[in-house]
Amino acid sequence: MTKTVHIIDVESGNLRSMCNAIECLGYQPILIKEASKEAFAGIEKLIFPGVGNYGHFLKQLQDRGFTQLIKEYISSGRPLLGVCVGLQAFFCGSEESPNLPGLGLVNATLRKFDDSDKAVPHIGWNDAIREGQVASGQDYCGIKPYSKYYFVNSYACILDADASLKTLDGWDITYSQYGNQKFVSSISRGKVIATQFHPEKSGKAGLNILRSFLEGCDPVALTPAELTTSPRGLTRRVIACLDVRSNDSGDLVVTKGDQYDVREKDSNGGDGVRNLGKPVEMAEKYYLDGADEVTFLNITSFRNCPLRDAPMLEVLKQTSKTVFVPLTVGGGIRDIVDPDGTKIPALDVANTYFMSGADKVSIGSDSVIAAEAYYNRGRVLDGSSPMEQISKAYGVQAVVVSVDPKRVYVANPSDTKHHTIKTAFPGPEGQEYVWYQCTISGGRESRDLGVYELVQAVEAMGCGEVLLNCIDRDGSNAGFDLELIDLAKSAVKIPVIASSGAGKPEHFEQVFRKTKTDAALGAGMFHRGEYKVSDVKSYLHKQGLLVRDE
Ligand code: 1PR
Repeated sequence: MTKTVHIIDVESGNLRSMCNAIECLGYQPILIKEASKEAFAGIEKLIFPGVGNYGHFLKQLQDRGFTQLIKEYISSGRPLLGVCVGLQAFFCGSEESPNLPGLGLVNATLRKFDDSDKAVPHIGWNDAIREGQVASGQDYCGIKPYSKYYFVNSYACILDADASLKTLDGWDITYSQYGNQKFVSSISRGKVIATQFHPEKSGKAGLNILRSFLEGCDPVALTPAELTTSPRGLTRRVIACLDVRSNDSGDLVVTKGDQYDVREKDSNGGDGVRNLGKPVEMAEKYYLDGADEVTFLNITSFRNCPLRDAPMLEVLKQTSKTVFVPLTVGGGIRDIVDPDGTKIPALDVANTYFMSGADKVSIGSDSVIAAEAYYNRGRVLDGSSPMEQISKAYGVQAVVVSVDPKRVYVANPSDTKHHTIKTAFPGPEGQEYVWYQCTISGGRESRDLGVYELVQAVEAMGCGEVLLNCIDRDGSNAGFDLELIDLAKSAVKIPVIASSGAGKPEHFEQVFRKTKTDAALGAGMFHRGEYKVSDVKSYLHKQGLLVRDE
């Protein structure tokens, strides 16, 4: 008989990833949308996942009648696993939503990370440290001392300098370090455990925690390899990106352009779309090879196609069954009108992608249009942009903005109204200044907006991370545009992903050492088989940079 596990579903985020991870471990997930004493009476194991805004999540629990039933379930001593905002709900409250009390099971409150020394949200792979665990020689609810887990949070139970690192209000804890702050990364008591990170998105290490929970959390002896000391802290994130489009025969393929031109220029006169492989297979290959995240960009999204038939939905559904690291999807995240005239708001488009397995959506063209409108209104937010709408419902961590800029040279900063920098690579006529012009529709149309202004506007609108491409460097194998990355990092506090130009592992080291980038993305060098993701990570490791190694 199939073993079952119940999952609370208050429709506040993507539960497909959690369901896929549970199924991959041989259990059947059952979603509970209605709170009733009868339904709760029969539950043997309960997962309590939450994403997005703390107040929104707590209000959903309250309005749907879950709050008291969850407390009673916990008092009954049955197993429960809380995840992310599911963990945060255990606390008394959060700075994020000051007027909404939490479940009050842990007498402490959540605060926002200090962004003076680091990017916020905290996004990426970090430790969950249990004091004394190494000496005990055992895992702790499946958590291993030097494994890395995927976090995405702006708020946390931040530990003061004199706080215990072992217990909090009667709960055992693990803690993690982000910049100069320590925070609670998991709590446990009896058969209840809750993690700030996402086990379902933490690769093999995360599946191990889910397995341990499903099988009763019995401690397991650590192997010598698991006891081998490795450095603590947030790792350097390496992302594999797949540009996807239909080729001339209508098949969905991974392609890759040079300065965004994806057509072959072969000596026989062929000009077909460059076909580098199948999206689902390639994503799985990169996951197995150690990619910390996988990004899909539908690069012909400006074409009209009924949302329900969008081929990327099936790609996501299939990929999320076997790829247990975060998946981002971009292309066409905007208000759309289906060919039959049905209007679909950007929020519903995003929701369709989340339900298909995406963890984040990436907005390109529409972010530029929305930023222009924001400045035309005198920097006033009116709630109409996809960034505002999606972040309100799903949290800022679910909203990426993908930027497609190109260099524009000027002799003097006063020659343009845009924010310029002095460049070490002067223009064709010796111009020493440059501004980065935003484009839309995959570089086809240039706009009167610079990257510096764009990223500030989208940060204000609720974007949680910037995917910073560069048309001049795309497909060049010449390395990232470090000046562009410095510019974007100087403008915002949210994380920035460096993209375009990676041609060898040394380029990743260069961008991590010379800029403050939060992650780096490669495409062509992986697709063409010149290097594997693992080549990049082992090179970074050899150079003394911290990477996740499983
Ligand atoms: O405008 O919201 O519909 O989104 C469209 C998305 O598709 C945007 O994110 C845009 O960046 C992307 N896109 C559109 N056209 C192209 C193209 O190449 N013709 N690709 C395109 C963007 C850039 C990166 C690439 C890096 C690394 N490609 O995705 O992976 O440059 O490449 P490299 O490592 O090989 O140098 P919307």
